[in-house]
Amino acid sequence: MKKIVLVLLMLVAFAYAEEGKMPKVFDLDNFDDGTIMEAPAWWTFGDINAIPVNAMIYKGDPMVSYLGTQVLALKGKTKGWYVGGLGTYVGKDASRYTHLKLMVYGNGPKSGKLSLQVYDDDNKNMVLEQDVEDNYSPIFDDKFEFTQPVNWKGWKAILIPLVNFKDVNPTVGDNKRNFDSKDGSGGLIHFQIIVLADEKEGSVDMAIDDIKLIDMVGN
Ligand SMILES: [Ca+2]
Ligand SMILES: [Ca+2]
Ligand SMILES: [Ca+2]
Ligand SMILES: [Ca+2]
Repeated sequence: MKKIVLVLLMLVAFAYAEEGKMPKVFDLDNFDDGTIMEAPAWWTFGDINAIPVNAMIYKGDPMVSYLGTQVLALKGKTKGWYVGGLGTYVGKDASRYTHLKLMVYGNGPKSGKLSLQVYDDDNKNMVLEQDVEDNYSPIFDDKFEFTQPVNWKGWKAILIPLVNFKDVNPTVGDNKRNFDSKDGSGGLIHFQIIVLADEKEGSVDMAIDDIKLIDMVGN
């Protein structure tokens, strides 16, 4: 009898632990709806052209079956490395995730760079307060960055451990990845992609797809 009670208690505890837990894979966007205006809504900045295009233009690429119906083309020119970028509000408890995964199309050895950014919500108010006078830098919350050089031709799956995202605003926030939603925090609040050219005066012609957060450790 004692054993049965113990097993029942363990089941109840397990059920409580699972409740409210994010799924093992969180799909941020696969662009198959053909828009960046909703689900989720992305903002763009700088001189980037971020346009959903038919995945069939990549027919013949070994990875084409992973692209669904649409991908997001990223094109633009620059006179000073920086082309532009796009971002979206996430506002979710992402504490269980270990990796960011995305598909990236490169156009050869000097395709450019993708600077990937995630933000937490250290002052726990579901908002990323930004200084519009200072390049929209966060006022209270951490900004973490990982830069991925794109130097291949075709589609490639990129898997980046979240621990590789480094805090780039040491005087703001607590410099720790607080992606949980404890005490009203927005968890992982913003996700951004900055597109950089490989030459000071140059152009980029890349594409991305299937952005997700994955728990590579848990069940
Ligand atoms: Ca897609
Ligand atoms: Ca905040
Ligand atoms: Ca910081
Ligand atoms: Ca933090």
